Amino acid sequence: MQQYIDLEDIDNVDSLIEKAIVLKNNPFAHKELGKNKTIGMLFFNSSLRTRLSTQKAAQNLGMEVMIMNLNSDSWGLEFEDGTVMDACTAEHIKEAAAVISQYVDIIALRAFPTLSDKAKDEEEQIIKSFQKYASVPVVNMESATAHPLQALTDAITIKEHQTKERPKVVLTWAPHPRALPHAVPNSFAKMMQMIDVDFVITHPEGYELNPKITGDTPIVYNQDEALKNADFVYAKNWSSYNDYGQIKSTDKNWMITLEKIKQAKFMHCLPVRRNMIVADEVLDSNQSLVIQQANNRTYAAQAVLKEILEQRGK
Ligand code: AN0
Ligand code: CP
Repeated sequence: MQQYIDLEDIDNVDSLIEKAIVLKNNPFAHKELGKNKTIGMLFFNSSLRTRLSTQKAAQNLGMEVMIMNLNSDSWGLEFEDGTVMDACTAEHIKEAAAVISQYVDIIALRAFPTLSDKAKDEEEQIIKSFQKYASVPVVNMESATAHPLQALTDAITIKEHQTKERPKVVLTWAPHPRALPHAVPNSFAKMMQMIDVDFVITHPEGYELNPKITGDTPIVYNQDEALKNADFVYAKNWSSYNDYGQIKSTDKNWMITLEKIKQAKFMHCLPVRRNMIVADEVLDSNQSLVIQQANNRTYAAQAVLKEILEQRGK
């Protein structure tokens, strides 16, 4: 693997899932691989899981870790080409990415969307600029439109907990008071299309995701109908895609309860707002997989970093 910008960077998803599960059983087996190698983890946005699990993954591989919150700790970065930098930005990405590349062997980056400028968000300017001007591999820790480390984690978790050869997996929209990105549902949908599951998406009308991503996946507007016979229910809020970044509904009837999911396992990427997205009774039951999912973030990241280090070592 040369980089991990999106799920297309995975050669063979089933094999990567297996490799992550092998690492989970023996996390320190490759301590030499990352010796004298450094990952630079750069954040434009908050994080709990991504930050700690990716750090742990790198350390499990023997790597050194440097972390920087770019918005608060560094210079304001300029991404436009040819601008006269007479306003707020103090440093151009051309210098910044080239400089950081001399200090680290892998750059991992988190940069959320604006949710106001669809074209700009879909351009993925921040991660693409790092990719262009850095001389080391770039790993996506959630960009404007994708969260591929989360999606790999979710696939690992389903693999570990499935009791049928082809389980039914439902991605359901759920209410939230603030406008949230499409990155998690986008990557989850793409991943479910890559593995052997019966996958359905449900959301209120007006919450259609990018049709280029949902493709042939059935979209059922009636949540009860969609949830019938589900084995895994994955809840997530996202803002409108068509009416970009807007909140069209906060309908409490879409909140996930035990009555709705019956015997299904519950999944969410976290952080989750209790009794908005999902009722306490679900999160506090043994049907919830959210803690196990968060644990798998380490092994998803470790599998990815290992592939990149091995490729670089060739
Ligand atoms: C972010 C999102 O929805 O993309 C991060 C999730 C991993 N969530 C929030 O901002 C609450
Ligand atoms: N799931 C996830 O990416 O969590 P954080 O935003 O806390 O990193």
